[in-house]
Amino acid sequence: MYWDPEVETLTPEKLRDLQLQRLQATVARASQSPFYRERLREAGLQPQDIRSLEDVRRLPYTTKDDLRARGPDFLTVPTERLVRLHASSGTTGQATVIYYTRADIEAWAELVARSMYMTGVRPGDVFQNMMGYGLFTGGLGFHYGGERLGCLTIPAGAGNSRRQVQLMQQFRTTVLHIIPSYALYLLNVFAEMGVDPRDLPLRIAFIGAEPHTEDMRRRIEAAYGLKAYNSYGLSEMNGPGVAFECPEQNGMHVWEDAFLLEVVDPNTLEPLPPGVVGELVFTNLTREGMPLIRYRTRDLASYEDTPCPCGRAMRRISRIQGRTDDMIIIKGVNIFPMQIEKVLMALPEVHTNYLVELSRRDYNDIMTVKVEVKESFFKEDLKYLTGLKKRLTEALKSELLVTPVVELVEPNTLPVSEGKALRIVDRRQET
Ligand code: DLL
Repeated sequence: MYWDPEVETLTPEKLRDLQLQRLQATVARASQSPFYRERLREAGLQPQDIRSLEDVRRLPYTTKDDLRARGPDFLTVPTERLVRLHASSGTTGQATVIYYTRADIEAWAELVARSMYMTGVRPGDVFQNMMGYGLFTGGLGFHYGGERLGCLTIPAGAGNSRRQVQLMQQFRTTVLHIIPSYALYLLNVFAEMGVDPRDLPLRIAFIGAEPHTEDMRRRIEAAYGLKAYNSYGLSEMNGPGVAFECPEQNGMHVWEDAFLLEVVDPNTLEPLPPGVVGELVFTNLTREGMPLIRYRTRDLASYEDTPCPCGRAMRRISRIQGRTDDMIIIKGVNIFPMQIEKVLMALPEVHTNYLVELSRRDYNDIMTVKVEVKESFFKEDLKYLTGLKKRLTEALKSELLVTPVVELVEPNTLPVSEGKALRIVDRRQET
């Protein structure tokens, strides 16, 4: 029932003792990085000032902007000790890069194996990993976890829908890792191929990397004939394997031996009690190469500290309710509106206004970018406009890693708002 019984069955008191010990070690370690050395000095703090878990509140926060601006300054080891990097959202200029030592990769694989084991996956299971392999953490993170647990792991990667179905048939897949919106989309492909997923030996799916509702989960479970478990993580905290549902399917246990959780009011930054939605803030407790202190995730959720029938003392967080910033997630890919703006404004043909509409057709996310084109260019012939549309699509795809539908419109035809510009209209919940 437990992958790591010693840790998973700790009492709340013992868990807190372990957290304090690891928090103290983390702060001491982080203070060796140029970034935190500077921050701790500014705050007038020394690692030995952390005497209780509550003292975490004396430490400074870390944001995505800090990571973007100061990336390598977070490292506590020389490059020779690093064995991998991952990056989230955006191409080179904008991306947040996370570096891992060998020990970090191993600790991460352990957490993912523990998460999978918790839901009932065992050696002998055939695990089809349908997440992108590459800079995104979803693919490799679960790949190493699946192998560590002892599953026959199929590195299927994202996309290639018909092939995914064939792999499931050929290798008798029992466990899936899949983006929830893609799981629903794939049902169309099953139907086209005349295959009923309920006839396959599938029994468990991990769904995560993007927001989804309880209703979506139930639909996936019914259509595939399996149990689907919510899985939460973010690159800044390794990737997947930060919080995970147990068989109770009632909130996600945060692996608190590895991550110190705080839920704060995003405006006042005051700590919030159980059941109240606020911003999740995490501090790494076991990371070697790049420990982060009080990382503000911008994700909104609440926590529960009542005992869980599964016996784990680790607190549970609710589904992610939204974000405090304007990041959107399409097909599991994180996108910031600024990235779209940057691409559009680099083209002389583009007028001042644009609008991004998100919709869903046959469970497939569609991003439509409506762009106003300057009068002088709009007069050009059709060939020119078709070429412009193609260039825009290519440029957006290369920045966002998602292919949008581009629509060129005449200048001053898109709605102009009086206050903060409304650039994104999300209609995905309406369909
Ligand atoms: O999405 C890591 C991951 C991979 C998690 C595979 C689960 C499965 P990033 O690309 O850095 O990392 O994106 C992190 O995605 O801050 C949330 O906003 C969102 N997110 C991740 N999991 C969930 C979830 C991976 N279960 C960002 N529900 C996070 C809602 C999620 N949102």
